[in-house]
Amino acid sequence: MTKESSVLSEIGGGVAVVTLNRPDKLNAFNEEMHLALRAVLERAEADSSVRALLLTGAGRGFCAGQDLGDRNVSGDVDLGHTLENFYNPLIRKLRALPLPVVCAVNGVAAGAGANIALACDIVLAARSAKFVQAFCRLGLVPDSGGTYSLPRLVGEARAKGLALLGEPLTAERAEAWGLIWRAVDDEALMEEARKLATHLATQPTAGLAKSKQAIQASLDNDLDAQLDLERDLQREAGRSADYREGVAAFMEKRAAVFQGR
Ligand code: LHQ
Repeated sequence: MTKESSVLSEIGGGVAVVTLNRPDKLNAFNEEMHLALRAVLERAEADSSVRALLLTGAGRGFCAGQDLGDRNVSGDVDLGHTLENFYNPLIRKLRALPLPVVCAVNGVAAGAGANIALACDIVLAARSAKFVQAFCRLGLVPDSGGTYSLPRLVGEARAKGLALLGEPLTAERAEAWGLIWRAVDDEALMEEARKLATHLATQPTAGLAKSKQAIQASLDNDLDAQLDLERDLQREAGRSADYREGVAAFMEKRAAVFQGR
């Protein structure tokens, strides 16, 4: 286990477990935590042994968004600068990582914290966790991709309800609405999340990355463009060692051993 300031990271069994670690602030982000997380994500991406990433939070919260005590709001503040330099690169990185990103929402996910969770590929949440689009309470706009992901995941009516009212959404309702993959009993969350990430780490990583890429692209493509993209990605996937192994394993009635490429 290495300690990278306010973010912990542990690599083993093909999985990088990344833990936001400012529990006394419910893992709210300051610049140091952004830089630490960026370094950890870059290291994980560069490490070919890492084939799945698991993001979670230390203590009783997942992430309370921006650390509201971290900046002087009385002067001329430029929150656009903060988004451009910290939150937007983080969301782009999570979406572009060529491996599955599992998020274990262990407690409250508020403001940018909620939308960072929603930028991950498979979101599990503890039954006691809540999602809060807290921005409206501060006169702010949902950021970190919230205005992109919310209407796509739950539709305009629910996206607007969440964004304009800022009411906490329970994990169970988030699952029922299709905002997240699954709500899990609190005690079982980390075991379930590790099991899922460990399973994903044994799968055809490059193929999963292409599936992630295609599904993300579909939200902005028409059918023709999407069919073309599927053709191109499938052409590449069909040349992979994992495709050959998958077919061989099927024919030989044995479990496949994928290399991730
Ligand atoms: C916090 C925070 C926090 C500091 C709890 N900061 N200390 C991007 C670009 C640039 C700027 C602006 O924003 C953004 C995006 C954003 O993320 S804006 C949205 C920012 N986040 C929020 O508005 C959420 C603020 N927090 C809350 O509403 C509550 O703390 C929630 C609902 C998350 C949890 O409530 P409780 O479970 O009742 O916990 P608590 O309020 O007692 O918090 C525990 C401690 O954590 C407490 O400190 P203390 O010293 O009193 O124990 C809080 O002050 C601290 N904390 N969130 N964002």
